[in-house]
Parts: sequence; C-alpha cells; structure tokens
Amino acid sequence: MQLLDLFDHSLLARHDRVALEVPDDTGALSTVTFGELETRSNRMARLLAARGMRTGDRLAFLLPNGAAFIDCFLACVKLGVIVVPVNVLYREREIAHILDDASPVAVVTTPTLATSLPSGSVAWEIEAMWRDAAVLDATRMTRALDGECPALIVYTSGTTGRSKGAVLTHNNCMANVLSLVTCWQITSADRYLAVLPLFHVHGLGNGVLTWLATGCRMRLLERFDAAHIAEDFRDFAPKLCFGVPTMYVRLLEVPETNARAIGAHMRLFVCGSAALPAHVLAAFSARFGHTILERYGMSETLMNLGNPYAGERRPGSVGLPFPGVAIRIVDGARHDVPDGTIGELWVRGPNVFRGYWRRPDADAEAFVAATDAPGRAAWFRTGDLAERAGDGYVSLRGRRTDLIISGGFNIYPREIEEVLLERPGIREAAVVGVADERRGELPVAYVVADDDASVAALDADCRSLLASFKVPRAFVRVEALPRTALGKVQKHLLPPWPCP
Ligand code: MLC
Ligand code: AMP
Repeated sequence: MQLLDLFDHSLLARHDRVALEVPDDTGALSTVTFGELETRSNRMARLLAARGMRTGDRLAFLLPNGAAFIDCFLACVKLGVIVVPVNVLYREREIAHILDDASPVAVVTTPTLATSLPSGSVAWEIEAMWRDAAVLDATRMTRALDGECPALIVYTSGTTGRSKGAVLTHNNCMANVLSLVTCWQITSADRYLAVLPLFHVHGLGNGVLTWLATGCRMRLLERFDAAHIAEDFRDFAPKLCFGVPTMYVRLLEVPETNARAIGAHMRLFVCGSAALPAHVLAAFSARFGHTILERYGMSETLMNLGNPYAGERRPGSVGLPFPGVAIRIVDGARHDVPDGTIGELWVRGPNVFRGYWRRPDADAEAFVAATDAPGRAAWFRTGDLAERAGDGYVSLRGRRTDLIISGGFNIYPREIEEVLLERPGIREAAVVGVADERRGELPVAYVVADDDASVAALDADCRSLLASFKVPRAFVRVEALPRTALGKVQKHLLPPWPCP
C-alpha cells in the first residue's frame, strides 16, 4: 500500500463532501470538496510530470499554510515525488543548507517567500503553476509505489549545527496515521481546526495525513494567531485540535464563558512537540472542561507515545507507546534501567524513519543494532531522557543534547554559536535556553567580545541570518566562558539571566 490508498477513502469515496475550508486574502472562507482536491491534485501532478519530475525526485515547499500546499502535496504523493517542507521563517542561510543537501528539482513558493531563497535557486511560483495546471487533463495520474518509498524528507536541526534530513517513507506515514486514527478515534464526523505550520511533522504528519485518511473536515488557518483564535473556535465549532504547549498557554487568555462554549463542542485537544507543564494542563482543564491529551514524537519517528484516549491522561507524562512501537530506557553502558530510573529513550517500530538523507555517519550514531532480537530493525536513540513508572507510563526528563525548544520550534545552540563566532569582534559564544512561561524556553547568548559595539550589532545580524525564533533574546557580555580543564564550556555555570 501507499499513502494514496488511504487517502482514497476520502478523495474518491467522499467525493462530494467538503474537505477543506480556508480563508482567502480578504478573510472570506472558501471551501473545497474531496472531489475537487482529487482533480486539482491530478492537474498539479500532470504539471509536475510535464516539468520533468519523476518518482524519487525531491520538491521543496517554501509555502504558507493554504490550499496550494495541499494540492502540491497530494500531487507529489501521487507521483512518488519526495516532499521537502521548509520552515517559512527560515532565512537564506538556513534554506541554502537544505537546498544544497536535498538537491530538490525546484522550490515551490510565493513571491514574498521567494525573497528568502539563495540566488540561483530554481523557484516555481505557485500562482503561475496554478495557471499552467488549470488547462491540463484532470484524470488521475499515479505511480505504483512500494510502501518503503520515501514520502518526506524533514529537516531537523542537528547537534553539529547543520540540519539533517529525516527520510520518512509511505509506510512510516501510514503507521502514524493508523495509530492516531485508532487511538484518538478520529472519524469522518470530526471537524479539525488546523493551526500548526504544515512544514513540521506535527501539522503535516499528524494533522494533514489523518484528515486525508479519515475524510473529516479541516479548517486550515495560515497560523495560530492568539488575538483571533477564539473566533475561529466559535465560528468553526471544531471537535479536534492539535497544538504545541505555547498555543495552550495562550488559549488560557480566552475569557471563561467563551472557553466553556469552545469546550462544549470539542472532543479532543492534543498537545505535543514540547513539554506541557502540569499547571497548564490543570488550568486548561478548569477553563475548557477538557484534559489535554499529551503525546510525544519526533521528526525522525512521527508519534512514539501518547496518553490514552479513554484511560488516565497523566499530567507530566507522555503516556504509553503507540501500537507497534517498542521502547527501551538505557544507561550510559546501554543497559536497561529499572522502572523509576532515568535513562535515554530508544524506540523501534513501523513509524521510525529510514535514516538521514545521505548521512551514513549520522545513521551510525543514531541507530543501535538490535542484539535482543537478531534480524529486527535497529533501535533509534531519541536523545531524550525518560523514566518509566511501574504501570508503564513514561515521563520525559530532559535531553541528552542541549536542544532548546521555543514555542515548539527546535533550536540547536551550536548553530547560533557558529553564527555569533562569525561576527566581527566576537571571540567566544555560548547559547543556553532560559525558562519562559509562554514559549517554554528562550535562547540567550553569552559572548566574550572585543568591545560593546560588537555585542550591540549582534541582534540585527542574527535577525538577518536566522529565523526569528532562533534570535537570542539577550546578548550578555562576559569576561570569559566557564570551562572545564579540558576546555569544554560549562553552560550551567554561566551567570543567570537577566544579569544583575
Ligand atoms: C511564529 N511566527 C510565525 C509563525 N509562528 N510566523 C509565520 N508563521 C508561523 N507559523 C513568528 C511571528 O511572526 C513572530 O515573529 C514570532 O514568530 C512570535 O509570534 P507570536 O504570535 O508572538 O507567537 P506566540 O504567541 O508565541 O506563538 C507562537 C506559535 C509558534 C506557537 C504560534 O511558535 C508556532 O507555530 N509553533 C509551532 C511549532 C511546531 O509546529 N512545532 C512542531 C515541530 S515537530 P517575530 O519576528 O515578531 O518574533 C515536533 C515533533 C512532535 O516537534 O513531537 O510534534
Ligand atoms: P523535532 O526534532 O522538531 O521533531 O522535535 C522532537 C523533539 O521534541 C523530541 O526529541 C522531544 O525532545 C521534543 N518533544 C516532542 N514531544 C514532546 C513532549 N510531549 N514533551 C516533551 N518534549 C517533547
């Protein structure tokens, strides 16, 4: 099977039902049926084929949330073209690396976002693609694909500062869909409010894929906007919503009577991508009358564990493994630790990616051969630290690396440190995450600099080189970075921020 076979339950069998509603530039809503999605994506597939795209080729998407993203995505699924979603907040430097690495045939984009592309990129402007596709034959064009064919390459920031492409196959995606649809009881009767960006696995792998497989109705917003979100909840009356903790923190600002009204029509709120503080879970439950279901995933694995739909949704825990997912929690010597002890979480299952794109070195580090059951797939080292309770519930307890997660977006300090060290007058740099009520964590930079002027220039420099969520909230000048005898920076000994 391939993803399209699951989507046909909607594209073909629910031909006349409204699939999607999206606001246009004026804010007015337009609706699209599954049948229209089918014909639009057929035309788009023909256009891609006419432009020479073949199965296994990559196509990068630098696109905002919208119907165009869906049409192009479905066209790629039909042709076996590998989608490489790119974060729309990325700047030229960040995008250049992805394009160099994935070598896509082109980048589908808009005139506004195209300004972030490195010179020499092949940009396909989406409106022009539409004009060209509109005259093409609307009958289906598909390729017979094996489930092991890659569907997506999702770039995930690497500890080395350069991001790596996680290759997710059709089988990985289908395993994720089947788990979520079953475990969260998603059906065609659902109404899904989509507020997450489609360039990450949370919005795409969980949201779009389960929507297309179940044939529910999706209202797709360009982004989560705290000032208007309550209106969308009231107006659309969704039953289902997926979000990151920052979104739930912001939803606590919705007035109590509105919150109750929203809660009355909702069936399920799901949270993930970063830790949901227990006090937010409690406050949300008091205000909306719903216990958020927290789950845990990664770009490399899609969803691994989740709290049960019907059973206890335990605060501070990410619950139990999804069907088919095996876990181990191991110590530094790679021995399983007893329940109640913290170790690194390893996973194995049909959801676990095939490996990093053209990075055998990274694969060798990330996978550990299965000595427990010869012939079985290798274990994937998540890098997350976890602890299992006696009844099997797993709680995350930090990370092996110094990854910072801000608003659900990942930030690798090393990448920012490299940018800082390239700036004039900066001799040393260390970036750490500091706690923030709304975003979870915020990056703060400590620098050893020749003078104050070099430090003063850093904010503007970082804004031009890095996505906005990666720009440090403060640049603290220090005399020296605390280091071990071997020269390793001891980030925990840096002066607390804000500095006295
Ligand atoms: C944020 N910004 C966006 C944006 N999200 N711009 C365009 N599109 C988006 N989707 C920019 C804003 O322009 C602004 O930039 C800054 O970010 C903060 O915006 P805000 O409105 O003040 O934000 P806030 O209320 O804090 O909410 C931010 C947020 C955003 C929650 C909407 O962080 C977000 O969409 N997070 C989702 C990340 C995600 O999908 N992660 C999943 C990864 S997959 P400026 O320049 O003014 O600062 C994964 C695996 C798993 O982790 O388990 O799921
Ligand atoms: P990404 O590389 O963007 O896919 O981010 C994956 C990382 O997000 C994981 O390795 C975890 O560190 C983190 N993450 C995802 N879900 C949760 C959660 N529910 N609680 C804490 N951290 C999470």
